[in-house]
Amino acid sequence: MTSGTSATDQGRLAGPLSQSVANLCLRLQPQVSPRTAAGFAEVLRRLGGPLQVAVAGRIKSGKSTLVNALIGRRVAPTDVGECTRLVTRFQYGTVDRVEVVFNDGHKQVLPFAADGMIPAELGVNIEEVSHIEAYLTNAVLQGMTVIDTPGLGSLDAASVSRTEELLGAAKHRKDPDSDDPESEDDLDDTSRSAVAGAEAVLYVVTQGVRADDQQALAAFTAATASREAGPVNAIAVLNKADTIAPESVPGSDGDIWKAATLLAGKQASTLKPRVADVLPVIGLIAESAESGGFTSADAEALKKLSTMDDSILEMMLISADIFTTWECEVPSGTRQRLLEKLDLFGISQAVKTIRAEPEITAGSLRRVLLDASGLAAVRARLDIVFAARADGIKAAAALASVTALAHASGDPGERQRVHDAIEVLLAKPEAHQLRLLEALTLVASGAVDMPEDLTEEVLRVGSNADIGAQLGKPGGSRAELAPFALERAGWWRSFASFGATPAQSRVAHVVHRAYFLIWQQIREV
Ligand SMILES: Nc1nc2c(ncn2[C@@H]2O[C@H](COP(=O)(O)OP(=O)(O)OP(=O)(O)O)[C@@H](O)[C@H]2O)c(=O)[nH]1
Ligand SMILES: [Mg+2]
Repeated sequence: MTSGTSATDQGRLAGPLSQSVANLCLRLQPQVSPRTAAGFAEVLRRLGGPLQVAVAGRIKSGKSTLVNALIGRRVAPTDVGECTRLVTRFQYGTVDRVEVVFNDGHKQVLPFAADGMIPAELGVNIEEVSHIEAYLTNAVLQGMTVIDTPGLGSLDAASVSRTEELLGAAKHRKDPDSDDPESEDDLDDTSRSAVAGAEAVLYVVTQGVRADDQQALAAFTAATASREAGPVNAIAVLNKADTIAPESVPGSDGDIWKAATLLAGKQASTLKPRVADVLPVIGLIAESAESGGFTSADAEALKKLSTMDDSILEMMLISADIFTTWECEVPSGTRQRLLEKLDLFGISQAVKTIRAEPEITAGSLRRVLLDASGLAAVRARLDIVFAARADGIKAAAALASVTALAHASGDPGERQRVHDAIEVLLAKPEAHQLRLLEALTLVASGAVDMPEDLTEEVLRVGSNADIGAQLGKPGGSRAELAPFALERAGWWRSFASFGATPAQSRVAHVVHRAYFLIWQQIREV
């Protein structure tokens, strides 16, 4: 996963805008009160870390399962246990380690459970627990910090504020290998909540999206970020696609995946403008295939099942009950295990695959299952957010925090200094991507209607970190790209002036300038 074009010369910062915001913080630090300065230090630490992605959704929608699939390791407890009621932050570390962070700030290292997971029961008074920090060596976490959250279904005012508190209290982002006492900050609550919050959100919905899902998502957004989550930094998945009854979805022709895609499209219009679209996924299969949960013993058992009489197997696969209780050669306990890892749809997909290719290896079967889970599309979408937008998203979050900190200081002089510095920053060329993200939000959410080809072009320019990809000519030479960028800049300028509605025109001006800046950049070098 890349993290911006110039990540290497900017250390771990996501890109040039994050660099400018970091410089701003460093420059202002000596000029503000110690409290604000401590807040800036926290902002700097966040800017230097990977994008913070919260996985949010209703109770039992499969959030933790998806977290495991994304990390590639079964580490978050699913189903039961008190951990499902806590916020858990999964971040990169050089050694695997889990800590319980208490409300008063002290921490306690937790041993992993025998199966390598975070223990479902913590053995401490959960009322006193702020959240859990898990440091893992998994490479995916170098590109993003994943935050597993408690289900939203029960979100009343009290638990909203608890969620806020939990995420806000996530101040202990200290490098696990550093003994630097300076990184133990002493932020007060105001500062802490100003700098807390997810920078991107992965919404998990299931077939039964209810009217209050929208509300729940809004509550989550309010609780976790001072900014609205929009199609630029929010991704939605329709999870448990395998449990959809295709006959309940007109036009699906009895095909589960087609039904899921149709349903996901419908949900996208319900969830607009918060998300651009909804991707169907089968988190359970993704988790089993991606985390080593699916073993060669499982493949063997499936092979045995696939030799059974078709009509009997078909009947067994009608329900979990019949599947586990029917008399057959494969022990009932093994079947139970298969159910837990793949559920009925996954089992029937595996059997189909084996029947078509009886000699298939466990490894290949695992890959077929992974393909069937839809996880690759989710990863691809996350990559777009991270590679192309992390700089803008992180910088916007940091600027919002800096502004909030200055406001909270109560010192008008300080507020003015910060305000002026931000004004200067916003006039710089690298700040244009904030406007581009806004334009992208308007177009992707449907708030500004554009002809389809232009919509695609806006998305392309705003969703790629690489200039060739932005211009739709990946790998193109500068000699080829520069005149093209200039030509498109000119086209969008005339579109802005002639033939566009006022709303389109505002977007067009932003796109024009984006092309112009691209042209300047490749012309200069
Ligand atoms: N069939 C099927 N079951 C799934 C899928 N994803 C998750 N599950 C099951 O749904 C149940 C709940 O999954 P979790 O991952 O614990 O859900 P959660 O949203 O984290 O739950 P809470 O944290 O308690 O809100 C588990 O039994 C999972 O195995 C899926 O794609 N298909
Ligand atoms: Mg959970």
